[in-house]
Amino acid sequence: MPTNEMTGGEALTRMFLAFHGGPMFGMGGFQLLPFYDAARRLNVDHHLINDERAAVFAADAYAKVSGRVGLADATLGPGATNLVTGLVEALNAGTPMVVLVGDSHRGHSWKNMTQESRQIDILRPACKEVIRVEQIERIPELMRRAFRVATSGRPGPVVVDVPEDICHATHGFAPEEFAGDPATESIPAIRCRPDAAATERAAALLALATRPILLAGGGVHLSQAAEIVAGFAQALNLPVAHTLTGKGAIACTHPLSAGLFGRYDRIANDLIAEADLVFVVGCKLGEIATKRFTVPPKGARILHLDLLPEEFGRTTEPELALWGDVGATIGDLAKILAPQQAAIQQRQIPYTAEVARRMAAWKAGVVEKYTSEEVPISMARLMGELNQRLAADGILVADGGFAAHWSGLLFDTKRPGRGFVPDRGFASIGYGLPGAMGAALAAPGRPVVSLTGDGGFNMMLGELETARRLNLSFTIVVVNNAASGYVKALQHLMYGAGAYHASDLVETNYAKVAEAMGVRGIRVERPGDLGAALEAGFAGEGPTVIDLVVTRDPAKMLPGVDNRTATVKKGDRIA
Ligand SMILES: Cc1ncc(C[n+]2csc(CCOP(=O)(O)OP(=O)(O)O)c2C)c(N)n1
Ligand SMILES: [Mg+2]
Repeated sequence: MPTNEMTGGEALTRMFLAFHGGPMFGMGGFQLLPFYDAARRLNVDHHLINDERAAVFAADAYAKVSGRVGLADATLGPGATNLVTGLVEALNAGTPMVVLVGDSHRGHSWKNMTQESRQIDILRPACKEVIRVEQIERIPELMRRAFRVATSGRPGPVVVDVPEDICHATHGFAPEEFAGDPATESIPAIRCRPDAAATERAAALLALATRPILLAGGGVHLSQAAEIVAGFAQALNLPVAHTLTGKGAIACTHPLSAGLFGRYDRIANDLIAEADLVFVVGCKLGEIATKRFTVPPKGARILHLDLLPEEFGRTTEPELALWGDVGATIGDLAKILAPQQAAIQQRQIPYTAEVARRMAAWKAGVVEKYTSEEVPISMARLMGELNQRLAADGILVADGGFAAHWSGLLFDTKRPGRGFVPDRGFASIGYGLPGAMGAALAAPGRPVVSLTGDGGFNMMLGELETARRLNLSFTIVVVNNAASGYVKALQHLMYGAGAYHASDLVETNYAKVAEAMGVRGIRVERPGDLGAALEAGFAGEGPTVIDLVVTRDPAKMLPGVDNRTATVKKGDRIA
């Protein structure tokens, strides 16, 4: 068998190509130089990032939008440790990712090699699996393993740790060794189903329920099942509420959408309290979704469908647990219920009409907020403009903190699918800019808007250079409140007016900052100018930064409540 002598770095590159890997960001170091050299020679879509954390955030958003495996790389030591925050986002959100990390030369390790650390121990709890490469000839096999683990079961990030001597060594590989498994290029790689008896019982419960509600989490998108869930809801006239990550399980504009539930809600929490069956689908029922474990209320009848059996009963005990893939299981339920479907749909008309009525009443009550002429500009006005102007195939990326809270509650997706991309796995701030980059790369031609706080934007400013270098087209709205606003609003609530500490930022004009970096910048101070700024961003080539001047009054910052009248209960917080 003829073989090609090549470096370990080139073998790694050829495996990324074998899996038709998408864009990859990283920052080099000596250990991975053979990989960088091969990436150049073989024209890999690989680029320098300014902070490895941003590389993983961009890979995360790319994977969330495309369903394909996100890719990133880092050198040993500080490169590796900079990955941690992004890896945990991907781990908690179930994002498929393969991340290449250089490590020290095994001939010298633990002799105070420069930048050496116990990086495997540091990275291990931040990812689904660490695969350490100890033999150059095993690179193809172990890379196949990395893609398999990243895309199977509950997807997640896999770190491939490559010592310097493996990356720089050479070995004769046969060309046919560089084969990927197409099934593991994207999620879900493989689907599984609950046992048939459980599915039958679930169908019977659904058929009998007269006030059921489906609670959709991010697992719907991990299963690529939004169309299936939306079709199922339609067939049974079953209202759907969603978590921040589950937004888009059904179009927010659909009459069966009950909107966000949990910490912030429109009408969903009341519907859940009144429901005779709560069908939880691909949702971990964590703190924010359950309003610190008070939604659904005690005694609710719960049917829980999830891919991860360890999630059953972790926060809320289900009456029946369905262990399986969302799309496959909902498809099976639809088949079982098909003979009764028309009758159920008919029977449920008054209930769904009531849901639509409540949503219409909620909308009528917030029209003024969506169209507010307030100066400084209200965040609700921004949401009104986005709902009007962002096309149905548009994508809204939301940074941690207020950006996700406001948009989770008030932004409307217009079709099923992942049109809303928050980083709720870890809710780190700083996701907005790299997240926009990843989304733009995943969906060329679709409009991408991102919301970030000024604090989150400050963290990632350097990546404007990356976005410009790659000429990525997106609009990023910097919510300029000259503060770590969420923290300041909480201080206002808990300690009173004026009792703020370490939550103010200095006044900054982010449009000028953008321009100084060669990027289009538009400062918007009046609500009437917002529409034109967004349209300019959508039409523009390359990135656009909109510096949106909002209130500096911490009494007016929280989205769901008027916090001048809100009370903080012991052991809880308004978030
Ligand atoms: C990395 C990280 N550090 C701290 C926090 C806690 N935190 C949540 S929201 C917030 C305020 C962020 O300020 P900014 O990005 O300006 O958003 P704003 O709340 O002002 O809209 C902070 C510090 C976090 N989510 N992530
Ligand atoms: Mg801020």
